[in-house]
Amino acid sequence: MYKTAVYNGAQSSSYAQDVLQMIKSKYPWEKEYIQAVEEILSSVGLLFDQEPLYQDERIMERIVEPERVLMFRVPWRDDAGSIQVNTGYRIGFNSALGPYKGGLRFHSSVTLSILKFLGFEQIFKNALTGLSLGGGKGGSDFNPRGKSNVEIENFCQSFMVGLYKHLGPDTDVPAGDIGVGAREIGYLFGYYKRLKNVFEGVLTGKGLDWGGSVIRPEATGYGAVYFAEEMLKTRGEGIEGKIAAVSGFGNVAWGVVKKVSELGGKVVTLSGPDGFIYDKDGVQGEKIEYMLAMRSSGRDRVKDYAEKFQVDFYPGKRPWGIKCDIAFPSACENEMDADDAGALVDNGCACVTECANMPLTLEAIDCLLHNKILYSPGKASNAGGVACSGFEMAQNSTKVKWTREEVDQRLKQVMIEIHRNCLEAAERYGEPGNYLSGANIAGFIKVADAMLDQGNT
Ligand code: 2IT
Repeated sequence: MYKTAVYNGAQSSSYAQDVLQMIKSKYPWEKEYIQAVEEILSSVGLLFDQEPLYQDERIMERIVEPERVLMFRVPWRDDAGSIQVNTGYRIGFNSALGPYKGGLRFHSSVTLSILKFLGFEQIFKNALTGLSLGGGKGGSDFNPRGKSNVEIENFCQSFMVGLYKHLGPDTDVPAGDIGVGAREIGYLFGYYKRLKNVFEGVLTGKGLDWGGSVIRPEATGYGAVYFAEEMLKTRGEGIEGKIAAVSGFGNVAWGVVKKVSELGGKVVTLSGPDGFIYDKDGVQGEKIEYMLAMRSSGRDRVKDYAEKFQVDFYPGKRPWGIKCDIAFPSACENEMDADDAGALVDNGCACVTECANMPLTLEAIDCLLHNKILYSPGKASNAGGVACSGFEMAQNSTKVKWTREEVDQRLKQVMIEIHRNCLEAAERYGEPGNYLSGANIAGFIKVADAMLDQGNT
């Protein structure tokens, strides 16, 4: 993957170096996972010199090894009557703070390395929410694109057969991620209920009438915009009147667009695997409804948007060359490289808020920090999604439903707290204003201290 000179935490600690080396020689083929470990170690390395217990108790060696990894065959029958076989995974990465919690990703790119990277990030993201959530992730190399409803249902049912014994509201609670939305959660939940003979809150992102929480679909995007607003406030600014570039066309992008337009900003780009659109009048009103309709039917191409609303379409390109004040990368990992970040800086962009999981390469982050741009890592700014999942779990276990206002208020409060914790940790450990270091350190300390409290587990 990549090397960078900006963070020297890992270099400053020989313990961090040793652990990184151990992971590299043990799992040399897990590039994405090594990337995620390297990123955390680069920030938390400096803690090890100050707190020898972390090293004495082998906290890092324990954290980088998942508590459990489940891999299972998922055979399903396609519409032509043939049997197809995919691989299912569920990683229970860390339960120091609560039951395993994290999404399921159905995408052809899914490998154990990708899921370990996502699961590892999830541990610290969930810790930052302040809720009682451990870290997990799962999914399959199944590609939902072009599959019929019946095929999706067959696949989800077979997937749940492989997984249900290992789930439970106090053990492991999956949710959606790329390729897993309301429809898939419905099929998964229905089959879990049938296999276990119990109706319980074992998945989040459920339908509103059967245990879901209001705002869950919007929560990741809303949370990211609340976070961006907190960052802007530190420079006496706000979202109002700002031009925003957004990538992606799914749930997360939709939530961002809704909240930015509600707060008086203007989103001018959206993107899909086919390219990006530039809408100088802003994505608002009926265009947001259109996004919702596309999202529900599982379509992620933006060319149709360009044709319907007569705006510019740039095939095969990413939106980061467009002039904007704030960028919200909301599509997938490594979608913004150093050249993209450089273009944003040159165009006067003041703030980049990660909404997807690790959408920036380390060189892109390096470029933003070097240029003093406000930058937040996904594990802080996209934590609103899993925080709202935590609220869904709380509502399920108490059998009480919260109102929209209540959920939104709590979500906003969680994001404000995460922002404050990141800034405080960054300041305390000598990197003021560095949200990446702040998020890594604040999340790590919570998990590591809980592990110390709980002994050798
Ligand atoms: O990356 C993420 O935080 C998610 N896919 C949501 C996880 C969750 O359990 O709601």
